[in-house]
Amino acid sequence: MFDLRDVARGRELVMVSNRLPVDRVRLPDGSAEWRTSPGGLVTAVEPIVRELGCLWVGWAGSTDEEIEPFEIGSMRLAPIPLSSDEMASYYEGFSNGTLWPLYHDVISAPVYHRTWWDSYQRVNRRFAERVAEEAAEGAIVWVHDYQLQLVPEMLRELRPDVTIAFFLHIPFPPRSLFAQLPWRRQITRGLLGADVIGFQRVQDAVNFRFVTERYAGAPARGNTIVIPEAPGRPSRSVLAQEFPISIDAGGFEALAASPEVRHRAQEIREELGTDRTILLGVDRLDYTKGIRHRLKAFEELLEDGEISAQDTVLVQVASPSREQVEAYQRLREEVEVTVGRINGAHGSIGHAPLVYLHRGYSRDEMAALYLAADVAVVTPLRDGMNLVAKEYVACRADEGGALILSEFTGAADELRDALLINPHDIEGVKAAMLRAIHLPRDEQRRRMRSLRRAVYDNDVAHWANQYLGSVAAVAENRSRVLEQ
Ligand code: ADQ
Repeated sequence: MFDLRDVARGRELVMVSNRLPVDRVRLPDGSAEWRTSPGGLVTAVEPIVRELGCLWVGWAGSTDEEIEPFEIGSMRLAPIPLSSDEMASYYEGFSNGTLWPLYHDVISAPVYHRTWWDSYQRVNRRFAERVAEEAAEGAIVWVHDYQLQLVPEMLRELRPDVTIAFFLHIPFPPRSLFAQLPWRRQITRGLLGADVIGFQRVQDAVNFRFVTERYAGAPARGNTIVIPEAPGRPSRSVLAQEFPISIDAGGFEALAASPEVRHRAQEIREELGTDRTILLGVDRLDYTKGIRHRLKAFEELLEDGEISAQDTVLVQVASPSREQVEAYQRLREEVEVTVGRINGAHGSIGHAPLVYLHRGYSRDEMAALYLAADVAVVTPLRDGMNLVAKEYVACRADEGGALILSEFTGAADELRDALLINPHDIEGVKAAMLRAIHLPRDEQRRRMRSLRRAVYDNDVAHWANQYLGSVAAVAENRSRVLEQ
């Protein structure tokens, strides 16, 4: 295990993401306080930041407001202002109405608006300029995700001294889908401003390396993309490779082992009925997560009489997400109607087959849910990684429980001993649910042991070491070249 400080070698770490990893919380006395917030990205990088300290540039969560930089623990936070118009066009529009569906296999149809694209460029430029102003000489700048794909190129123009890393948390689409994007050349060039581009899966990196040749005239040799010489610019290379993200597995295990969480898990089991099998789904309420497919399979099992509300319950935690985007409003309506229909048809007084919770929970409560659940049901139609699957496994030091996992998640590349399913195949999902419910204890144990090994072998520290290790190697090389 090597020390992250060795990786940074005294260079400042600058994190750049659409959203700062904090929420403003109103206290009872009317004052406000900033607290770190939950979510995929923060969960993943928090241990790294805690260790190294950093400057974090991002939006603070409220529109039409200028907020002064502030500090929390070892983080210095530099808020980027966004207007409500930009929220609608850059964030809800281009990021979540164009890129998100395009990059997730067009599960929902992407919408292409030129005004959204204009706004995306403008906001990306604002981020790049702010980083250029704030970053220390020779800093390592780590840009996150699809909302900021133009930042690497823009920043390189402004600050050639910094090393730029980009990490895409969501899938990179096959070239036949990426080809739809009217601004495919600009996005490709934007990303290629980075020195290192990290992807979740091998296939994402392969997809990207295909498009760079076509749209930026930059061919790949293995993992390395070579950007040809241009007037006034020497040729340079970009590493584009998979670095599958992970979780603080030990942290989750310790949390799940705490007396409070164990007590809470027992309480949840008692409230739901100790003789019932508990199935658990945890997702942002997003159409990529396959929640409708999961509910359909569950409903059919009830209809077929394979399970009943007396013996089985599905707890679906769906945290509110992107509520201003139309596709998300439609999904919420559909899910809530379905939940009502299932409970109406198959519930009895005291026994609802479905418990639907539309809200966010603390990490303790999540760990208690993981511990209480006999089966975790993870059914995305497409997902960059899916941390919920890894969190469930990390919490199960008892080697109990079963994981149903969609083949279309990045996590499925690593968690080979899950019960792998194709969420489009409803019969297959039903069969996996029944199998998981009746999985013999020794098979449960064997599978969970192997899953836990996979999660621990590549936990967040390992991921950070691999990724930042590659970035630091590039930074060292660059310093050497600049000194010559
Ligand atoms: P997400 O799409 O948000 O992340 P996921 O990887 O499952 O998906 O991460 C969700 C995180 O939020 C988990 O840590 C989970 O515990 C937490 N969470 C979910 N619902 C919650 C609730 N109701 N209350 C509290 N916490 C909740 C994106 C990509 C993923 C990728 C991650 C990280 O879409 O594919 O795995 O980034 O790169």
